[in-house]
Amino acid sequence: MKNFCLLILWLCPLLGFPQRATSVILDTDIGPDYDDVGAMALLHALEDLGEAKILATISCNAFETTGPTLSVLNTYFHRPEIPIGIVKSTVPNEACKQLWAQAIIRDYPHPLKSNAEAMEAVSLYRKTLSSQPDKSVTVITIGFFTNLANLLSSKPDEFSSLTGNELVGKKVKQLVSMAAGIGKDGKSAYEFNVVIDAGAARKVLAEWPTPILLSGFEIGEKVLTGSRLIKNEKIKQSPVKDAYRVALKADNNTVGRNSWDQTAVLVAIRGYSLYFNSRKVNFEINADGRNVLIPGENFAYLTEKIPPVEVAKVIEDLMMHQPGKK
Ligand SMILES: [Ca+2]
Repeated sequence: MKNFCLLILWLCPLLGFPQRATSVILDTDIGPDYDDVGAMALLHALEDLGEAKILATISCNAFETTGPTLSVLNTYFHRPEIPIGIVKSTVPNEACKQLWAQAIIRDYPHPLKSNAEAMEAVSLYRKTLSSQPDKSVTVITIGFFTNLANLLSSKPDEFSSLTGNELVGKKVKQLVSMAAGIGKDGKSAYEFNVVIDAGAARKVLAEWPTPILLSGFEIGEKVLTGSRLIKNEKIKQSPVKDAYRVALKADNNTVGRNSWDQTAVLVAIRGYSLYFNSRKVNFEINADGRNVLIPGENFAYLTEKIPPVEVAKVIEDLMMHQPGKK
């Protein structure tokens, strides 16, 4: 009987029947880079395709544009009601230097006008997780581990009588993170998402009670997207296109931006086996944020399978998805 059920699950997508959508909390630093915009577009496209269900969008970056930016993108994709959470500490605070976030906030509607209007990140995690079936939520981080470290340390509250660690263990299916790297020496790297809050990264990688899948720096580095998007004249009035147009111009970039964050979203929803292989690794995180491979098999870590240009095609096609008319 078990084999029969597995067969049906396997056949569903082939027969055109939808599989159950993956429930997701997305945690992003959306601001210092714009692959987060691509990742948000990808996630909304996958929800429109019936593959994902976005439960909450949460910023680990206190910079003033992050909440309104999430509101712009959720609203553009006709989901203004998705809850938005923001880290309420003063750090991390990483600015949007190419000014793409300021541009889309100026030009597009966003019911959430400032970070001060958003819920505190850990409270939103606890509220969201406690309302979901056991082992059902995929957490995707495409920024720093600040919120997740605070979540693990959180105490029982009005949403749940469980500690943060217990709540995550009960409700979360897996954590998928764009984080860490193998580096040119084949064993260590300084990777932005880890370096910015190394203490949080160390705590989460040591204590998180579910399987962890990592898309490391060298995976998304080779996957370039955005130049086809900004040349697509069928796409009009899109904050996704405008963010990439402004940012690529500011960067003098004509080939496309690396797709670190989109790779994490893609494998979190579709699984990695169509696009990547994986190896088992373990890392320790030094005080200065360097991640170093050490013996052990604690995490699954993506490795290349199909050519990066083919992954880029899949990702950029999804980034060019537009919401239907309302
Ligand atoms: Ca990011």
